[in-house]
Amino acid sequence: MSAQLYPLRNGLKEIEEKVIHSQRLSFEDGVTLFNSPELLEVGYLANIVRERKNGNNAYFINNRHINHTNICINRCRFCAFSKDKGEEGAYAMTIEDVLKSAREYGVDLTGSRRVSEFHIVGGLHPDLPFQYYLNMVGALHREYPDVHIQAFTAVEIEYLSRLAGLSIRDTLIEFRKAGLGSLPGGGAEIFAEGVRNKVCPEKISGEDWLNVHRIAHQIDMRSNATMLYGHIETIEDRVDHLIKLRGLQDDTGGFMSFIPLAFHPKNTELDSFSKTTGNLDLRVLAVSRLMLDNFPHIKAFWIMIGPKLAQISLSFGVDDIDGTVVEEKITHSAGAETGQSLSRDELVKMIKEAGRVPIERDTLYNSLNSSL
Ligand code: V47
Ligand code: SF4
Repeated sequence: MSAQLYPLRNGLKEIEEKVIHSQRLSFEDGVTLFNSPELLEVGYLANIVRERKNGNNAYFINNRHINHTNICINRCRFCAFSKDKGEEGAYAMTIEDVLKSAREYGVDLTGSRRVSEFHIVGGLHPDLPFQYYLNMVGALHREYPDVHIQAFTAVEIEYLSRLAGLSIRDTLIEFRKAGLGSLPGGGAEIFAEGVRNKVCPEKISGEDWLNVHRIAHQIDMRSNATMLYGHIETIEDRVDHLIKLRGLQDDTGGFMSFIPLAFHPKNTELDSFSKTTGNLDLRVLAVSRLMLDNFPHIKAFWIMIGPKLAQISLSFGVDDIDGTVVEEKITHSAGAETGQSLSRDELVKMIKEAGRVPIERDTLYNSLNSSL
């Protein structure tokens, strides 16, 4: 096949052959793509896969993030959101606070449309009982039976299972009975042990993170995956992370989307680091699209990379720009300069202007309205 548009340079020709013939890329290919000076060529290759998998569609969701507590016993070095109990600014919402917050934002900024997802993550609180989490999910589910609840990272699930004295499987089943729909992708950070021990020594291992998702998939619960980049990780660590996710997806097929998270250093223990660059943000998205050949979707979280770059990323492998969000605390504690919310109309405009077809989706990527 000779569908070549660019005269590809610097070792990318062989990768192009593989991409065109839908062959799996190797660890070395991943490293080559990260090292290539030709960002546009890497983007062009990612776009081939993006359009093969998702055509011209670009997804977004009308959602609401809720962070029920910032009190966390882990205190990861890259996290500006977490606090110790009793520290100034530490909070834990009651179930009523969570419901109030959901009620306030149960409609989008145009006032017309309910959110289709609550995205709930928080710290590992030292004293809140297991029942608090079950009650929170249950109360939201009773009040909003049609809204998908995507809640608790694998790190939280593992912690809550110990709190409850239940296996991971039984913990997930209990939450599903209460109304949990799927798991978000947070907490993955970087799987490589050396880096993980330095940036989040208290966190469960990469293997344990993958195991929670494996068990979720085994009981038919879908989930997402993330990777925190732009701190002390090497290119090899990133490629290793992607290949580990690809391996689990080969086994289970339970991941929906992959979301690279750009490290924001402000107010963290790693605040001497610079913010990520546009080149790196686009490259991580594009290489992820190329390496994760078995993931249906690659999502750019506009909150982290800004709406302008998120729009451009729609030509660099990305087919999803997440959502309305409404209020975001984790990245904004760490110096994010983006707004906290985009309206549905703004998301639609961004996508159309990029020459893509906007599809409002629910959490599981069912189309809610394809005629925007
Ligand atoms: O687990 C913490 C990361 C994650 C910082 O599943 C930071 O659809 C950047 O996982 N700079 C939570 N990142 C957010 C998350 C997420 C976001 C959007 C969509 C989905 C999804 C998941 O944020 C944490 C951690 O990896 N994080 N601190 C920081 N300073
Ligand atoms: Fe706690 Fe999550 Fe922040 Fe780590 S990233 S300190 S686990 S809230």
